[in-house]
Amino acid sequence: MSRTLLIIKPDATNRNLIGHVVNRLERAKFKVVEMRMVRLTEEKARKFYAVHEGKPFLNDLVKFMTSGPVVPMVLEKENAVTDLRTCIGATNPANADCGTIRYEIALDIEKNSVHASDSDDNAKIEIGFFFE
Ligand code: 3AN
Repeated sequence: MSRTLLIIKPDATNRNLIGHVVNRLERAKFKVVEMRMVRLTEEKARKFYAVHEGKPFLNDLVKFMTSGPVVPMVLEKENAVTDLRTCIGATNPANADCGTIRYEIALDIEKNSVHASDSDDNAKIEIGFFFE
């Protein structure tokens, strides 16, 4: 078993899709082992996306991620990181495979409804960012 972090982003919490996303994840055999609802401060959002420092979309991304509540959760499954990336689909929903969460509910490349860790190392770091 391994663990990864998923965040339901403000575009999805605003559209009342928290339950929908959790249901999709549970049906895909992920176990929710931690979950909370938080409002990110600008400082925390910048720290979370530090890897994107200097990118042209960072300011808008931080504005979006602090625009409403987000729901980070720790998910457990075999091959959790890669399976979750498969489940959520490509960053840009226009390129997301049919049947993925982003294909179904994401609005655009910024308001793409969910975040998922992209490696086991980042999963550890990102889980530590929201949970002890
Ligand atoms: P992913 O979330 O699929 O791992 P990353 O880590 O490359 O994608 O990007 C983090 C977030 O930054 C994305 N979820 C998206 O909201 C935003 N983002 C990435 N690339 C762009 C872009 N070209 N324009 C606007 N927003 C972007």
